[in-house]
Amino acid sequence: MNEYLKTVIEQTECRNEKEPEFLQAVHEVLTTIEPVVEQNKDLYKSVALLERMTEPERVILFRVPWTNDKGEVVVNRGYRIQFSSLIGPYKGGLRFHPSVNLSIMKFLGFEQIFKNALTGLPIGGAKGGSDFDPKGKSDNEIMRFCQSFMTELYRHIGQDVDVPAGDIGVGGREIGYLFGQYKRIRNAYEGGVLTGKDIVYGGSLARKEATGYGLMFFMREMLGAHNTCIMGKTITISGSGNVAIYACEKAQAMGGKVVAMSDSNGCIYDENGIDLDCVKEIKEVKRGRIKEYLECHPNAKYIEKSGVENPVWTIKTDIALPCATQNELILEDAKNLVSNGVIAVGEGANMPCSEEATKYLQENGVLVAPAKASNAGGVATSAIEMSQNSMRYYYTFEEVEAKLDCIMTNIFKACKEASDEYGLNNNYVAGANIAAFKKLAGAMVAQGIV
Ligand code: NDP
Ligand code: 2IT
Repeated sequence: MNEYLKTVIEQTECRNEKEPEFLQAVHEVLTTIEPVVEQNKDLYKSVALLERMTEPERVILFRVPWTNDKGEVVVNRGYRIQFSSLIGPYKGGLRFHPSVNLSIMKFLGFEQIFKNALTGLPIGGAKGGSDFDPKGKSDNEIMRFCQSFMTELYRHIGQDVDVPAGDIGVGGREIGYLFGQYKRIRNAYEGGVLTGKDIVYGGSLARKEATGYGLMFFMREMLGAHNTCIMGKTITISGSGNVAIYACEKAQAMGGKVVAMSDSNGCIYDENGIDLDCVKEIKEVKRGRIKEYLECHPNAKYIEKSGVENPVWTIKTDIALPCATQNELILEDAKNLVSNGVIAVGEGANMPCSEEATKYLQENGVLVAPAKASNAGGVATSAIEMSQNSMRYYYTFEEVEAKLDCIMTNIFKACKEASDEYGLNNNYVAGANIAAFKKLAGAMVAQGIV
């Protein structure tokens, strides 16, 4: 391996040794951009380009005290990683989940820089969140938590500074409470400070659908480049949250047959095809568990999660769409999918496949759509929401969807061109990293040592 690259990987491992997810994300990027680094090693080394790209511009960590319905005071930890403002204001979601820690926040912030660069829109990279667990909390508890979280976060964000949005555990309800508190503190209507807002107070049509729809536009392009399509294919999806639900909706509209979805407890298998209205009712309205699907569809099967295998990846499928969380598809799962004849895996979640799983899939001829590219439709539509807020004018659903389709098509083109240029044999994971890195490296050199 290139000496400079090797040194930077070693230094990063040394400086962040307790951050496995962050190291995993950095390792994947640095090892795949080697041909570009090799061509420019003296320049990059002289400006410490890779050292700067892997070090966040700013890490904010704060206390979030709030009172639960029993009157007890609870203290959570809040984070905002402002990773890179190279090509626009810091931009990226907020995750509320008990697993949230510095490593997970930094991996997500790092990935966001590359994803946002691929969209072609002026947005930097960030991520934030808290180890707060929204499950089982009342609406009032969620509101009080969001208000306390924003009471610290507000001083670090702004529509030209840093623009958070949703992620796991943060959807329209949470964005509403966060926006209300921000507006109250600032005494100004700065609509572009958060994205994923409800339509009535400044959100964009199609933002809710954007990540899942975008994933399917990317899959359509990728399959098309290999002379196949979504129509008639069997599809399994992990998760049953925002990304999974709208990936399912578009997959069905494109003629695919979705037979499985999941949550962290287990997965449902419906050989007749998933009834998405039923899933929406359980997840978006009742905030229940996926198992409840059997109450309406007693002939469907429920497989409880146990052991290392993820049950959703044991089901025979043509296309697998991991849309839940990081490292939810590991080597054992990849082996199950390959032995069942999978042709493509599309990452809706961030870093859902472990590095070993990705390698195994690619070595066995499976097309892998990498998260930074294939789930970029969410943040791209967030950027379209920001531009509508600046214009004080709204696009129709069809206008936003057409822009999203065009962005996803262009992202696939960029991944394919990079893969072809460097002779990477349809390795779109490497293609996405290279296409994004080239843009970022150019901007970094142009802006000097900052
Ligand atoms: P949601 O909170 O709406 O849904 C998350 C889903 O994933 C739920 O079904 C949840 O199950 C499941 N899940 C979460 N954590 C775990 C876990 N540790 N193990 C197993 N299942 C889990 O989140 P989103 O749909 O918004 O996000 C899903 C993924 O997509 C994340 O990786 C996120 O970073 C990524 N993403 C999201 C975007 C967006 O716009 N929302 C944009 C781009 C990427 P349960 O209810 O049981 O916890
Ligand atoms: O991971 C992601 O890209 C998101 N959670 C969406 C971020 C955003 O700013 O819309």
